[in-house]
Amino acid sequence: MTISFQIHSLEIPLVRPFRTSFGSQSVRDVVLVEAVSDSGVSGWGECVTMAWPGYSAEYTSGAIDVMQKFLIPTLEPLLETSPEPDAVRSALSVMQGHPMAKSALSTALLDLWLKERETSLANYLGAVKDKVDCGVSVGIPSSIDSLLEEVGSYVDQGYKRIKLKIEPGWDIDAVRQVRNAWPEMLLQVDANQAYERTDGAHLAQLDQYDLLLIEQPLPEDDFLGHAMISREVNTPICLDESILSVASAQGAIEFGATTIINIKPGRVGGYLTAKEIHDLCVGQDIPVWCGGMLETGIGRAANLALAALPGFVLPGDTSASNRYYAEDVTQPFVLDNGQLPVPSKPGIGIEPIPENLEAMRTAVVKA
Ligand code: SMG
Ligand code: MG
Repeated sequence: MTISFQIHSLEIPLVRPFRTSFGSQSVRDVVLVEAVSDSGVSGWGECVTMAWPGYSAEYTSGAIDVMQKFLIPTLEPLLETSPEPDAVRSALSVMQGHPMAKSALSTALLDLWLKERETSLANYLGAVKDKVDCGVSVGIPSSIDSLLEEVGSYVDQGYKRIKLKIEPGWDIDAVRQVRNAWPEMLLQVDANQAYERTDGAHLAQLDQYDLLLIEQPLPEDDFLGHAMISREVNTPICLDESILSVASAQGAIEFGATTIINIKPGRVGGYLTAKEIHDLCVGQDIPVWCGGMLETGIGRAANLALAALPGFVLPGDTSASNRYYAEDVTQPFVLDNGQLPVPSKPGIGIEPIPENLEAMRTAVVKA
């Protein structure tokens, strides 16, 4: 076998705790997958699982387990030479679920494959921009005062769109206060599945605040519930957790469960499927935007390439590195006029800084 994998586990403190409707975190458990070729070239991918299955069913130690026990052995016959991206995806498709683990492995192999071809991920995917507009996601804080302080600091930094995390008890008033303070700001909310089918009338109170969208109010499997909420609320409903494949995107659109889609490569098994969902949405006039999973520079770099495709017409959760990390494992991405640059070097266009990787690493396994 000419390609082998190293799975690096890192712990990086967050600049401030990030609370959503499903829990709070103050440290990011990061998994970086490195695909190492015989010739000493490495490709990198980030596994965006959380430490616990709060956002979705996947979680970090489970992702490492499934990679080691099932996904890497499944790929083994392909690793004599750098495999074609499509061959990687179809080999992994014999195993159910685990899109984040699959995405990490396939992105590491894709990075390597693109480096051999001296092509950037952005070019490969069909990017049309060299900078992308950035939004920022604001966790649920302890008070309205700290919410306004945090939003104010992002507005001052130049972010082009603010997303507020909401949950029952932290929604209408928080949005009202932010909207009053910044009447013109592009503003949206994300519930991470915290509401129920009967909450349509309650969520309709948000209509008066001119939001871009309400993200994922109901559980991930509830297309009918989202269609019901869409009929009661004028603000567009945008699905995140529910969109796991091209088929689920198509179904959600046809069903009236969503009119805008958040695309996260980790959630859909990698960048090939992310691009296909993008293409589907362009064909159906469904705006898309790039989600975020508190990525380090590795995942962020690849997301910026995706966010440069033509259908990404809304600012993404592609914030600067310092939104989450005082120090990143790569060179940091720095906001410039509300935008980040799309990496142009071969592959994802960035690598860990060896000293940072070592300092942040809690474990590394060869697989
Ligand atoms: O990377 O800026 C980021 C995170 C953006 O809010 C964000 N992500 O549901 O969209 C989402 C959440 C998922 C992660 S929350 C722990
Ligand atoms: Mg979301």
